[in-house]
Amino acid sequence: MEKDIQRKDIIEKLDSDLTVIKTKNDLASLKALYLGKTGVITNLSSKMKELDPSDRKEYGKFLNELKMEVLEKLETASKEIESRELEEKLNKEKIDITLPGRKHLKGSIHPMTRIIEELEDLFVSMGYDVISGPEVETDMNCFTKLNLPVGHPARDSQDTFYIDNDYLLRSHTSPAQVRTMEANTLKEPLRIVCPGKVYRRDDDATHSHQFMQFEGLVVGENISLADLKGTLELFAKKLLGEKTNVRFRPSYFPFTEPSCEVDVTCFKCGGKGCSLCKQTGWIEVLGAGVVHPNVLRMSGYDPEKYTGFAFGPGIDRFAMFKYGITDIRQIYTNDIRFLEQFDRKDVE
Ligand code: 2NM
Repeated sequence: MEKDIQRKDIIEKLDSDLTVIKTKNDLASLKALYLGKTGVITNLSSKMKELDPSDRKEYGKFLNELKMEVLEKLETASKEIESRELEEKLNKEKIDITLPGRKHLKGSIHPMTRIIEELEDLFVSMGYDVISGPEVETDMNCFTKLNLPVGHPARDSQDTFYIDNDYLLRSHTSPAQVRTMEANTLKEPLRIVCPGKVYRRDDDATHSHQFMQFEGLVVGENISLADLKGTLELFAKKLLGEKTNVRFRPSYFPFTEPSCEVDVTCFKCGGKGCSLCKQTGWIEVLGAGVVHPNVLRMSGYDPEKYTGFAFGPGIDRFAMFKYGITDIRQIYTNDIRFLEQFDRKDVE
């Protein structure tokens, strides 16, 4: 009887204790209170030795059952706490899948990059390699090896950004071609195009101190001025339209002989005459010529065996024409309002 009352008291107390605990820590403290070294049940066990040996078995059984009951209740409480904590955590981390996604800002392909990619595709389809070189160049590669002797006016500091006596910002991409000829690692005939930035001391609406060139070079046996002509005619028609005509005028460059300047049908008026072509119907787009024997020799090609042609358009004006850009400086200042207009609708 006495044991039943003891059991009832303990269980009732435990039940009421369990109603107030909130965390696993609380539960651990409560467990200690009942089953720890000085816990209620442990204290009861120590009474065992005071009992008559004939009563001990039954008392032991009583204690065991009580202990099991307490453990069971603690275990149930522990599970309840765990599931409540999990639920709270899930609630806190809830994701509302009905919310609209964040809009990604989409970049656009720069008009110059597009022109370059278009030209690269064209020349690669004709067997050319695309090469590049440093923008800080040596005076040697940029001038001397291109047959521009010391004292030549194009070396003048009025036109070129010199860094010191030997180094400068390249004023054309030809030094990259000099490097490629010297490295001599590409198969013959050498066919290369070199897109890249070049620098000159010019700055107004149609001239930027930095602009983009796309020079081409072919070196091999039996390469002639006729090959140059055919190549440039194809280039002009592909880039500017099949109706485009090409006209060659004699000119002079130190690195080519003979040299020419190349005009195309005005891309604004189609040749009728307008303000862009100053009523001539023609627009000058590039310089070109047969590579000077001195240039070949200095880069390791025997001019008795090899000949070549080269051409050098500034391609900013192609982009200006194609995209209606009126100030060349807009191409290089990266104003987001300008760039956003070239959002490519065909790319998602
Ligand atoms: C031009 C005009 C004519 C040219 C020459 C070379 C090289 F590397 F072979 F010497 N590259 N590009 C060249 C020839 C460039 O631009 C107006």
